[in-house]
Amino acid sequence: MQLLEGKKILILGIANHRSIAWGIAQACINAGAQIAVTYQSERLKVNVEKVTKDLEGVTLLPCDVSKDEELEALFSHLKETWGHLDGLVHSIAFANRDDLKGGFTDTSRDGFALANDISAYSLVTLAKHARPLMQERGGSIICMSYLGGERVFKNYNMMGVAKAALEMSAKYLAADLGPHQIRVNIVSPGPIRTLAAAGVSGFASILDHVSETAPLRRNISQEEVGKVGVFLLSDLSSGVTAETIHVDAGFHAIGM
Ligand code: 1JT
Repeated sequence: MQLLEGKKILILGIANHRSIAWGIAQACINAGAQIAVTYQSERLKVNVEKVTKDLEGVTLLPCDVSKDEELEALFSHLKETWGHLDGLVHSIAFANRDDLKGGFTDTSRDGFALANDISAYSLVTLAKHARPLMQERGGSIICMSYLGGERVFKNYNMMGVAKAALEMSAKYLAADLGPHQIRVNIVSPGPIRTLAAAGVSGFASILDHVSETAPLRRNISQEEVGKVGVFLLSDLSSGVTAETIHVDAGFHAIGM
């Protein structure tokens, strides 16, 4: 019996073959899950089609998390086709480029609201939509954070504040939904070369710093995040909720 045999899992946040969400999607499929994946825009739809084209039984659905009507349509589709949901993977973040460099003090009101809306509030509204589809059998929700949501990192700025909001939202959701046996956990990967990271100047030196100082003396891969995702989505973690798992080669434990 595979770890996620027959489980129905919704995955949001695949932009291309480098996405963390794609690493989790592959691991879920290899563990026997049935998955539905969303794309944010027509522009990204082609990429998501490309990476999923050789896989059987993957459902592709549109969802821009800033649009309530798209969330409604997504979950009414899942209710009709699947009837219930076992897992949800949130791997979505956004901040304006200007809010990921320079001084945090310069963050605009609009930039602050936008980053929090897309990166943190989306988890809250997704959990609300998922609850009726999960509460009869229980379920597992996971979201992706970064150590910059716990500690200050140069340039991470607005995303750090949004990740702090995301992590605390996950814990309040875990408390709310726990009585329905719906678990909510946080995965906090180390830096990975993804589309989001591509525009970050100096990202290579962030990767180098981790590989020089983390206990495992290397960076981590999408596949390694995928394996932890499978654990948290599976019955192996049935007693774990409101937890943060760092998949960062141990970097978070190091001081000086
Ligand atoms: C976003 C972006 C969310 C980049 C992200 C992210 N979460 C992690 N990264 C990579 C990263 C970036 C910086 C960093 C460490 C990791 C870009 C688009 C918006 C969402 O600095 C220490 C700046």
